[in-house]
Amino acid sequence: MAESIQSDLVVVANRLPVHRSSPTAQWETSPGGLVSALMPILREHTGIWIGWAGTAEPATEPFLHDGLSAVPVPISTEEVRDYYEGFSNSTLWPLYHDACQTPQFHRHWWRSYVAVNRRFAEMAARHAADHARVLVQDYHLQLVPGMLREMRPDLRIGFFLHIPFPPQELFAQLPWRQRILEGLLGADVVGFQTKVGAQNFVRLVNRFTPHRGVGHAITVDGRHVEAREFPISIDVDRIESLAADPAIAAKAREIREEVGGGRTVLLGVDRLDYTKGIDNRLRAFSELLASGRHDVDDIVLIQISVPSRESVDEYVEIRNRVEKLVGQINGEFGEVGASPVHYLRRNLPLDELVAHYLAADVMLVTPIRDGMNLVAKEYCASRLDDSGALVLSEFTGAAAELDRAILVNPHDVDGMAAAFEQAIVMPKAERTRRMRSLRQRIRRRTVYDWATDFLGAVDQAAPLATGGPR
Ligand code: GDG
Repeated sequence: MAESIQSDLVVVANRLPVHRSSPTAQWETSPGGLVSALMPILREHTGIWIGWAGTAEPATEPFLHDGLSAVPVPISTEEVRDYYEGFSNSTLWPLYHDACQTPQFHRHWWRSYVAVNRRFAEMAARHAADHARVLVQDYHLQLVPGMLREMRPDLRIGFFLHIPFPPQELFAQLPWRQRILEGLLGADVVGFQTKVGAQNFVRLVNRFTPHRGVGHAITVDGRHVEAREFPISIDVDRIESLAADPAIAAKAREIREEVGGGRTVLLGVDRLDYTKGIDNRLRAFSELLASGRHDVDDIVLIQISVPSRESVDEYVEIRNRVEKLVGQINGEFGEVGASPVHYLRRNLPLDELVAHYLAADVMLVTPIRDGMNLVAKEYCASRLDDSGALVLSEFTGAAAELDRAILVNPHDVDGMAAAFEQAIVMPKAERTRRMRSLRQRIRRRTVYDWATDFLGAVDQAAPLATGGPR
């Protein structure tokens, strides 16, 4: 494929939607809602996806994969350390998640973040056709909209943040706060998971930049920038069709048998990340066993933890903390042949994940803070017979929509133990009423609606300049 290929729809994300196990292996599409939501639109518009291939190997030329043009961005080993593990995942990630781990501020990380963002912006400028739409994704690339607008004022630019946007008290800590805000304001549309995220952003723009925002509208040097929520969702049809598959239902029965047929099955599924509240969830489960209301014969927790960011220290710590708690609970409350916690630290194929959703009577989603949380939505979507109960942290974006879940404060261990109990003993009729309402809510807005709404908002942005410096 020619270096100079251009398109009128360009997605820019830290990662490409494809991966391969070695430089000589075939590219494979990476699973995930964002990829499945954007792929049909990209295919329809012969779009381009710009991103990092996920390894420090030298970037290859742009290539075609399954109807999509992929443009790899090279990132060196030092940049993986400073831009990705450093500024993105040890500064921004904890800061934007309530500073639930102390964010670290290092000028050399920031410099690497600026340099890598510039490289992504240059790639986008090169591959976007005249007046193209460019959709920039997530916290790794917050400077790209501003840089790209300078290079190409003719473009319509959308930015979507998948994680929370923090309140002033936290964001104000960031030594480069104004640069980040100005970077985001390069977009025509800045999308957030929740209304609160959008409000935080507008307030911060008013506080730390010369620009003025009222409601959703910000004026930047005479240009209109729209800041509002576009709550992301899941591919409901895909989850429902997997849940309806007899082979997956059989697998779910097998899982239930394996953990002891008659027991109430509780389930947690998360990346092994300190924002997900896995440790407090385990503490609450332990309290429930200690209370004597339940024992290993009648309840079991399956915790699936997907390995994540293992070269960042805080992720090694959370893994150790979680594994120690699992050991303590099993040591204290287990019997020979019966453990209260079944802990899997691995990635599962989606069909197996859905089998676990079907096997679980109660789903525990208890993050300290989460932009949305798709696992909560996937669990509900898979409960085709309206059975099952969802315990959901108030501090997830999903809680704004899924208010018929049992909502909990993930910092309140006693309160969570009480919520787990409520879910376990909830009368069937109430479970059904709640789950039916949760499923209807999720069916109303799928990830395809998210993609259409977001792209629609970007399309409506009035292009200011005709052409521009190239
Ligand atoms: C970020 C934000 C926001 C999980 N384990 C396996 C597996 N998964 C899939 C789930 C789900 C996805 O990963 C996880 O999405 P979440 O939303 O729960 O969490 P993050 O990874 O933190 O995502 C979050 C999201 O972006 C989207 O905007 O909701 O707030 O933090 O889809 O199914 N998939 C497979 N095997 C697994 O073992 N195949």
